Amino acid sequence: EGVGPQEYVLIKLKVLQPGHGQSRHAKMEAILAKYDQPVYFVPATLRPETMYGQTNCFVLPDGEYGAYMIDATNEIFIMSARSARGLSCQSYQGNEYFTKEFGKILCLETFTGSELLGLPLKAPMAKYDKIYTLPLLTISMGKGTGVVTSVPSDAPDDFVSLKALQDKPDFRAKYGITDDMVMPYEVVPIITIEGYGDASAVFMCEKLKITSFNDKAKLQQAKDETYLKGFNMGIMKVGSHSGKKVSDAKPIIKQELILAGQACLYFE
Ligand code: A2H
Repeated sequence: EGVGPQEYVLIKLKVLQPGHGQSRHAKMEAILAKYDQPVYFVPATLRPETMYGQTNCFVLPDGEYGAYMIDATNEIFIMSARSARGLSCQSYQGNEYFTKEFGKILCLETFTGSELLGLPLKAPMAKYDKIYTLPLLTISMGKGTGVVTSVPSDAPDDFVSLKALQDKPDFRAKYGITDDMVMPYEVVPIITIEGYGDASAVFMCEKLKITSFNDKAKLQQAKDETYLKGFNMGIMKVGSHSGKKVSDAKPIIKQELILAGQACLYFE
């Protein structure tokens, strides 16, 4: 944290046709039927090089989200109203704004996070063809887009939440998450850190015996250590930049995602 705005990379996770016939998805199904534009969840990340390890995408069940028309690119983004306002005032790849009219917000629909749970998505670079939106109770709606993509190999929060959903049927049931949305999703090793193995978040959570979000101090220690070591000492072990240092691969992968139309920058 320093002077000036924080740069985030928004990753575009495409909404696929929901197959479970759930009434909570009625609004999303209507949006998909009505518009030709692709609909994306747009989690904000500081670690674009970890996108190979995505296993799911998180929303806050009580959070408020909207579907926003991004007319500069003809896409629909699912995000918080706050971040939609921010984007509408930001330039898209140097010239136009995300919404052609500066500051104009085009909200097509609003949702609670609960109405967005259990949706199938296609995430760029992920090993799994289809991943699901799941609940994460520690999301802050005042940061990024209110959507977080999950990389349990390298982010302790993501690992703790995914593991809790896999281990606790009651937790799944409370949020209408079925077994097929969590059970097939094993941690994907993507970055090797000397002394931490190839899934540093799992290593630290096991070493410190972290079992839930109640272990706040230990979770903070795990986060501090994995983030610092991952960036400074991590070596990519997957993808076209396998073998490179994380600090070297990160800017390259970020640029590749942006050029492929799979990501964009967001400042706040
Ligand atoms: B990061 P900072 Cl692998 N609420 O992405 C809570 N957490 C949020 C959020 C929100 N509204 N918006 C983004 N985030 C998460 C990947 C990742 C991230 C890895 C390792 C570390 C890491 C996969 N999740 O973050 O407070 C997102 O998780 C280290 C802090 O703005 C985002 O990057 O600095 C990061 O927190 C942004 O946190």
